[in-house]
Amino acid sequence: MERGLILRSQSGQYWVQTDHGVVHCRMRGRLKRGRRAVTDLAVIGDRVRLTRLEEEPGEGILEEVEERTNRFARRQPGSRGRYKEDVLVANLDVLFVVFACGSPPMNPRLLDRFLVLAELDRIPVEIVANKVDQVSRDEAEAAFAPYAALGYPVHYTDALTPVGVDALRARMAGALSSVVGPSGVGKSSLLNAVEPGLEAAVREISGTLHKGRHTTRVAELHPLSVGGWVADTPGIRELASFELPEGSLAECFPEMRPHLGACRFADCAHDAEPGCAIRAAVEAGEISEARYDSYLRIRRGEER
Ligand SMILES: Nc1nc2c(ncn2[C@@H]2O[C@H](COP(=O)(O)OP(=O)(O)OP(=O)(O)O)[C@@H](O)[C@H]2O)c(=O)[nH]1
Ligand SMILES: [Mg+2]
Ligand SMILES: [Zn+2]
Repeated sequence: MERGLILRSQSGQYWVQTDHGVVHCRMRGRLKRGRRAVTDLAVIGDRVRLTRLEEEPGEGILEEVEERTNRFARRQPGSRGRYKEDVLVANLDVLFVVFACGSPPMNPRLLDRFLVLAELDRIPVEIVANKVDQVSRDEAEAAFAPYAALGYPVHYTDALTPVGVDALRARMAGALSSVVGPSGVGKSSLLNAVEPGLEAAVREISGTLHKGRHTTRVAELHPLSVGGWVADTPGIRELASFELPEGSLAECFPEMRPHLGACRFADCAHDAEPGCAIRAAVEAGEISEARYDSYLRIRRGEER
């Protein structure tokens, strides 16, 4: 069977890169059986095995999806307090979480949710602070330097001039990566700057008739001439709270890890419990109030 990499997936159809061109595939029926969400069965970044149709070699059937090393899934509020998981991309070497320094305003609560989702699956994550041209260097650093202090690499970029794009391209070289973040922060613009000719859909600001028309609708992996693949993805407005195995949320906050195990109660949720080492670290200024606030909101199931 031929091997391939899923570049694009839409309404049960898959575009798969093989050593001999892109093959347009459908999924073998038995793969779908017993799955609740067929959409999550094969996503971009998945390594697959396929057979080509004899009568039409550009067409094929997905026979197998190889085990994933990781996957980035967005979680949206669903009915009855449940969330709906929507796997966006699999097998990431690095995830770039993109926010704007100017507009739309950087939302630290949402950034923290992106980081937690990446940490949950141990995906190496880096932050891109785009649109540095819209603010002063001091303002940009006020928002993002705390994350660099936590150990997250931060790329300061301007996709249009461009600034900081060479370093981003160097990090993407030879890797399978993805940009994620809210709509309008410049994810597609960044990819066009990294790879001239990529032609990711960029939203036009002028002309009300076309407003929102060029927003990214479908996640898609693009080849890079420096080697590797990068996925552009549609903007994510919110990330619902998520159920986690007991105790694992604090593990997703790197600054909390050194304090774990020092609480009075072994099953401390680091909320209102007496003798909590995490809260003591917040009071001592070792963990920021803002990050602890994000922790509590996610833990308590608040939606933002
Ligand atoms: N000033 C400035 N504007 C930028 C920069 N990057 C992107 N833009 C503009 O921001 C708008 C949105 O850019 P997109 O690249 O479409 O944003 P996106 O994150 O891909 O948005 P979605 O596809 O909707 O998720 C466009 O008008 C871009 O020209 C930047 O670094 N500086
Ligand atoms: Mg886009
Ligand atoms: Zn505690």
